[in-house]
Amino acid sequence: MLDEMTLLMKLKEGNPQAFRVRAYENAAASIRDLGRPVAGMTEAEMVALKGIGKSTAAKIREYLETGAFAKLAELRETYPPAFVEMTRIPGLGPKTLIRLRDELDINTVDDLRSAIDREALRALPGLGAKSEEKLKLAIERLGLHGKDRRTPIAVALPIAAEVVAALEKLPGVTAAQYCGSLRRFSETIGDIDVIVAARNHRSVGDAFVALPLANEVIAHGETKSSILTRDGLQIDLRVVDPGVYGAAVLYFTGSKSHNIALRQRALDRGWTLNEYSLSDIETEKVIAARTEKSIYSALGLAFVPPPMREDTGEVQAAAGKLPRLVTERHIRGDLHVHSDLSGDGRAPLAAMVKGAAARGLEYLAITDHGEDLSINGATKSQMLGMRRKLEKLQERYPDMTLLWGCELNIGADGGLDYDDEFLASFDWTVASVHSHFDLDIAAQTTRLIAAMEHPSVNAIGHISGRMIGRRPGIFFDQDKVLATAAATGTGIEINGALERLDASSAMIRNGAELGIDFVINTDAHHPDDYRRVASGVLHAQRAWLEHRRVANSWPRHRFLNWVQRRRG
Ligand code: DGT
Ligand code: CA
Ligand code: CA
Ligand code: ZN
Repeated sequence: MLDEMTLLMKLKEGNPQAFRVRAYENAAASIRDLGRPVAGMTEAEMVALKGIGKSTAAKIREYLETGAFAKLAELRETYPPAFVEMTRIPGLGPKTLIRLRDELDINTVDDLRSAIDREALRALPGLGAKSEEKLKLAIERLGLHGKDRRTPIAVALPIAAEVVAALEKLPGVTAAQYCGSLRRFSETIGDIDVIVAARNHRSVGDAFVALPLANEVIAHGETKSSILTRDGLQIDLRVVDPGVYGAAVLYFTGSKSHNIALRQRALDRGWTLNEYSLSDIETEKVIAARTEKSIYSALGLAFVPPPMREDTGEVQAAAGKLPRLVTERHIRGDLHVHSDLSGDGRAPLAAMVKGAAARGLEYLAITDHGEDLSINGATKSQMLGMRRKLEKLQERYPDMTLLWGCELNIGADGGLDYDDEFLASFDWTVASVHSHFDLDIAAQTTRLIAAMEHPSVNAIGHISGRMIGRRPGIFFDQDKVLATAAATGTGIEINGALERLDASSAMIRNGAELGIDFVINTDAHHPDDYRRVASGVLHAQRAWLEHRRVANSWPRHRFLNWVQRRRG
């Protein structure tokens, strides 16, 4: 709710930095970091928290008591979801959006598209043919236009998790699971598909369409229902008998082409496979239906992890040997972690180290931003202070090796922060692109290669810099970059932040074939972010990545040898 208020306030104030915007932003951050529910707190207790003032506390109470609050309802009226969606388009600030609405009656992405097509934007001062072209490109890249619009996984996953948690609690429900592209861990999601096992189909459907996030009910039947959220995201529900749950989950997880490949295998055996069962065509006897595993097994296949179900050879592989995929339990270290020495860090060093120890990590690199990140980087002397703190902490955590690291900034020409001598003194570094997203392909390629060739760079962080659904990231020559990674022994990060999931799964799969080493990192800015390792792993599984290719799955001594070899 506070996140939504922040966004709507930006529109109202016409300025993302306005005081009221910051107030909601800070309050949201404060609650997010609290680590316990705010629900039981009094207004006075809330005000005592950093970032929450009297008026915000009153609004939170109002929301907790009534399930709504007036100010939000009012702003939602003024800025409906179709209008708010335009804030996702890079280059369209709140001021411009309001002008477009007031002067050209542009209220939706579709309005904007047609205004661009009739060259209407260039009539406004400050906008020209060039901005029209840029905006048009951005709209296409974001897939915001028409019925092909897709939702980034970072938005869809928490919503799906909330729906599943609500349905699981209902009486009579024995299992619930989101399926479809989300379970396969696609980067963007067309709609969310939820399967529930229960005998009382009707009452589950009734509860589903009554969920607070159901803004519109588009279907409500005995076993099938569909709702739309306020943002226009569709959620489909199917309620099935517990005895056929596996068949339903398998079918609705897809992908469609994976299903077709499975069905073909069934037909070869005189069987048929659909959302109800695997059964014999002649006798109609059910062979398997209750669990996915029993169906795969009857077909002579190993269980195929959902991220692999894209019909790129996995059915054939499951008939013989599946790759030894990396799983969460393989991960022993995290090599991209920020403390509040980074301006965007949200927890002090001690809390970050403690959080990592609580997860049983064997090694941990603290990688605050290097000095070149203009608003955010640490000076040499701050970095040296960090080293001393880490040495102290190391005594308290004998079972976890603490590495003094840095997230370096790859400059436009591939240059890095600090001087070579200082760079060589770190225990570990990741180097990432944080600026100059508009250079051409050749320049971006040169830049990445230069960073990889630097002897003090251990790995490249979030290599494209993309933000899924918001920013495409840099374009570079993947073959050349992968060849350099292989030749130099530079690791490539798999960033577990759902907005990033960077490198792309295609790049990971190609890189693994070249024998490149990967590191699955969380890029944590708060101890809660350590959970992102699960997302990094699922994304890696989409690329069929084996754990032996993941450097931070290796035992400590082997990992540290690898780091040392690189740093000379
Ligand atoms: P999305 O929603 O566009 O991101 O992608 P999916 O994969 O979630 O697709 P969706 O929601 O249309 O359908 C969910 C699953 O249901 C899909 O992955 C496979 C299954 N399915 C849907 N239509 C068909 C079909 O015509 N044949 C087969 N074999 N399976 C289908
Ligand atoms: Ca779907
Ligand atoms: Ca669907
Ligand atoms: Zn970072």
